[in-house]
Amino acid sequence: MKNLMLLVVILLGLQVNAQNKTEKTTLKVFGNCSQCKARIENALDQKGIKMAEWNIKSKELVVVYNPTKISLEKIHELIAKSGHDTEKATAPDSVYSELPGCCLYRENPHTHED
Ligand SMILES: [Cu+2]
Repeated sequence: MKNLMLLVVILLGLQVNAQNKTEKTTLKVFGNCSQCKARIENALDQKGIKMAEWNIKSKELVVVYNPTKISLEKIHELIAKSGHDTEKATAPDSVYSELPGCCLYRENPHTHED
């Protein structure tokens, strides 16, 4: 009986562990500046995303997320919806055209910190 209880406790522990499992991935996201950085990172302020950090120079976004709560496809979609193209998703023209001039990375890819 004691052994059975122990087994149940272990199995429950494993299950909780599986649900809290996070994955780390790096994806390419196009943008120009620190405003873009804030926009991209804010777009990923969502349930299931533990961390999102975009690098202005490398255009690489590091995301730590829980795949049981949010899919990688959804992550690409959220970024595209905010106005930024990724390697897999394209921002709608209607959203892109509303970005500030300095952020228009398609016509004027120009990395700047301000
Ligand atoms: Cu920008």
